[in-house]
Amino acid sequence: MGGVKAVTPNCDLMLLSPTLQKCYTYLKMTSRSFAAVIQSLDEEMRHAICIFYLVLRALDTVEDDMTIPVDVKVPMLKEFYKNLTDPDWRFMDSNEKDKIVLEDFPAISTEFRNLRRVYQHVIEDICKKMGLGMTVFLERDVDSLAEWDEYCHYVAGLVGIGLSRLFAASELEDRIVGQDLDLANKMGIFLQKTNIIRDYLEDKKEGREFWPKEVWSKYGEKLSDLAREDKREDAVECLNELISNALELIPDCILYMSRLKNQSIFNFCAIPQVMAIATLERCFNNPSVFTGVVKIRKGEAVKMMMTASDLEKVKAIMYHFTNKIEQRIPDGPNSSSIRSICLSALDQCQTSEEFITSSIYPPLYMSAGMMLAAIGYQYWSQILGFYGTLSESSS
Ligand code: D61
Ligand code: MG
Repeated sequence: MGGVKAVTPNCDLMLLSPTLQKCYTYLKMTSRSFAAVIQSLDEEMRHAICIFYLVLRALDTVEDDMTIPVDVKVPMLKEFYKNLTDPDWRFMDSNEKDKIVLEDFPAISTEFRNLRRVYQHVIEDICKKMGLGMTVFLERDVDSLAEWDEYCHYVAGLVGIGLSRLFAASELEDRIVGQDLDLANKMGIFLQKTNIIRDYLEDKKEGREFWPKEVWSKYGEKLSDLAREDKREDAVECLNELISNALELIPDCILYMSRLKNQSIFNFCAIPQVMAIATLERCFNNPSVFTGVVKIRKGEAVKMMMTASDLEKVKAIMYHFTNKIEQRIPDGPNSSSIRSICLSALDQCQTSEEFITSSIYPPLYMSAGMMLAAIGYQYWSQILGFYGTLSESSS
């Protein structure tokens, strides 16, 4: 898979129907991380995946809305897929930030019905399964690690499965991509576990708990205890254990990406993955997860978006950040298990490529420095030239 192809949206929105234009506007309004990579997909996939995103974002906006009572929310989630074939259905009582995709759902369902039947079938099927899965954990906590995998399957693994079936149905990717759904599931779970680990404090503030009890109960009486100053050391050990659990998925994610042939689909799948491993590295052994929001540096994110265009480069990025984690494993009861997970991930990321993080700032300083040197040289050569002539004249 060759050549660096920057991720630039390549669709002129003005050429689209008014409802499709609205859909791309809603995509940009509701997704910081997926809008650009979706808009840079090849034509055949772009609209289908844009609509797939908006339909599931609408469903998730119902799930996330803590002001909707459970007895109203459960049937809404279970029946949500039926709204795709009801031109008038909309929901005006959400208080969520992304409520526009519910209030103007008719625009989204119109474009859904304009898609090829095979794409409609996949989107409807995933929407039905995700709605049902979300109701399971409305009334049940995430206790075991198996239940953590189950929840992340419902809200993200199913996205990976749906996307892989769309890729195969478009024939831009081989059928194996749409058949080996265990790998597709793990691609989604890796992204969701990263989000859940990073968003501990944000979720706690909204009364949401997604960390598995099987792990946090080893470090505190209640999950919220981990935010207490006096529990910081235990909290960071719990954090490191969850991150190592997510790192176990790297070998299968690499295998999934190794099968992709279409450049725009590769970029679309690889960029969220490398952003996730960089985020896990920032969170690893980092007490700030319990006091604020941990983010990767803009410069680094841009560099990864520009670099993650073939498998060897993606392996190099995965290797770079997993290696940084392995180097920072603190001594403790989990250190050997965390180390062995890192080493097996590093094993799958072996490549001749190398990824060097230097945020864009050093080059900036460099160029500023060089600029100054050039001006300095200019200035001094003028001075010396002048003295030279003096000396010459004096000579
Ligand atoms: C390749 C393989 C698997 C992939 C993939 C590419 C791209 C995306 C995903 C899997 C799913 C990523 C999920 C991680 C982000 N988590 C969320 O957005 C949570 O909501 C999950 C339920 C709605 C899923 C929405 C979605 C996201 C990305 C898509 C997509 C659908 C459809 C197509 C393409 C990309 C999270 O929501 C955060 C929020 O509310 O802002 C939550 O509520 O837990
Ligand atoms: Mg949600």
